[in-house]
Amino acid sequence: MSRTLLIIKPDATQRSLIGHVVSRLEKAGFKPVEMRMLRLAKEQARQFYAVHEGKPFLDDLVEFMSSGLVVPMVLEKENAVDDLRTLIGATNPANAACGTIRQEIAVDLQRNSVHASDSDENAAKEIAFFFED
Ligand code: FUP
Repeated sequence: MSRTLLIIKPDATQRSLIGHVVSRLEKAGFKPVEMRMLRLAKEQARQFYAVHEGKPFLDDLVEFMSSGLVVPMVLEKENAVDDLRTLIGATNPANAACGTIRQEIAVDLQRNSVHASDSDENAAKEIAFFFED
């Protein structure tokens, strides 16, 4: 078993899609083992996306991620990081494969409904960011 972090982003919580996303995750074999619901302060959103410091889209991304409620959760599954990235699909929903979560519910490149860790190392860091122990 391995662990990864998923965040349901403000565009999806706003459209009442929390249950839908969790249902899709569970049907795909992911087990939620920790979950929270919160609104990020701008400084927290900027810290979470620190890897994108200097990128032209960062200010808008921070604005969006702090614009409403988010639902971060820790998911357990074999091969969790790679399998979750496959399930959510490409960052830009226009390029997301058929049947992926982003292809189904994302609005556009920024409002792409979900975040998922992209490596085991980042999963550990991102889990620690939201869940102290
Ligand atoms: P991902 O790992 O799929 O979440 O994608 P990235 O880490 O590359 O980007 C993080 C977030 O920044 C994306 F979810 C959407 C946003 N983004 C933009 O708004 N514009 C861009 O040009 C690239 C990314």
